[in-house]
Amino acid sequence: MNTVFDEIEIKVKSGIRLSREEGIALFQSNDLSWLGYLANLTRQRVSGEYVYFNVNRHINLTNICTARCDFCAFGCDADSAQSYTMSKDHVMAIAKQAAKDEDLRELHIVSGLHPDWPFEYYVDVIRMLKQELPHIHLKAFTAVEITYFAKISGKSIRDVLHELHCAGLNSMPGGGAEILSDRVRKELCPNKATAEEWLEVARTAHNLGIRSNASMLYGHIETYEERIDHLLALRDLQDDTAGFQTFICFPFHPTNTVLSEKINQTSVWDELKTMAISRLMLDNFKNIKAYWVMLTLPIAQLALGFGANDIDGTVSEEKIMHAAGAKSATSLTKEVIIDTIRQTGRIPVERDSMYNVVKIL
Ligand code: V47
Repeated sequence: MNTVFDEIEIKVKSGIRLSREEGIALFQSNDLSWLGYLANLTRQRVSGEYVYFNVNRHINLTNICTARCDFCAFGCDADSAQSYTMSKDHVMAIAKQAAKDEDLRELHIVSGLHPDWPFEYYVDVIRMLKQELPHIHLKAFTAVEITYFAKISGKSIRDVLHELHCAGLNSMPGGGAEILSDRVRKELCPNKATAEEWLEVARTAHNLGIRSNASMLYGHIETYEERIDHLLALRDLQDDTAGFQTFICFPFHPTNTVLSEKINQTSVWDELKTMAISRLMLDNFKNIKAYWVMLTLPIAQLALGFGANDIDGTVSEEKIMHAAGAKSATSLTKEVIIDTIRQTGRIPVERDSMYNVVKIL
């Protein structure tokens, strides 16, 4: 008689969707090479030998944050010695400096939930950047920030997104999803968007023609069932809108967070297993990102054999994960990314933010 694992293998090889129970069974398996084998087959079917990356720059407008999530080492109160804010001129200066690199294609903008800034500040930042640097794609504001902007402005989520879109916002990063479970969110991050709100923002953005990414923060207080339910919520929404471009899983880094005494750093085993299972469950996502900042370059390289087909970008200058003790560099050159991909026998592809090919290398 076939075991559940035989059934899963047959289904994956025939391109048949896996169920919730099968997803949970995958997490109960410790046959890592088998998980990698199946995820790699799936990755190859959807993406061939290409591994995508882009040339981008992160800008975090402020670390002052009203949410103060337990898993975060970046956010702080306004009176903290570490707190900072960026004036619009400062943001412009950073962006212009970054754009001196003619390969730069994307600004990635994610910030704390500032207690006093009005929504207009964010609209102005986007408008100003788009006016000065019209060729740069603006991937800005997670669904959590959008929910917050709706609250502080009294506008609907749709109006907030529409206004930002008109000002020049092109797409949205995938952060803030954490685990889409009320139980987990109540415990870890009660002061920000609920699971339902996060999904509603993504749905509304997609309906307005704004594409976004999705993510999962794992390795803290969540169960395997909650990881699978999270992936299924994303898969269901993607069935409806097809608006997600990429999925990224963030392994929890406990250093400098209030959970540092209670929770250990994820194992490489769990990181590769979660990458593979994400690829297998998210059968309607073309791109799965191995975010080298979180994984480190050697593990991101391994992840390319466990379902990932994207390695993010040059990033400069990462702050959120490094506040939580990430050991990776804060930025990489294009050449290092290309070498890292080539060492795996795959073909590096420089992409733009919408996954159009810029150059096959
Ligand atoms: O939502 C915060 C995660 C996210 C920790 O869309 C942590 O391409 C682990 O949105 N340990 C924000 N993870 C970052 C983000 C992002 C980054 C890179 C690429 C993209 C993309 C989006 O960072 C948060 C949270 O899930 N995070 N603290 C931590 N201690």
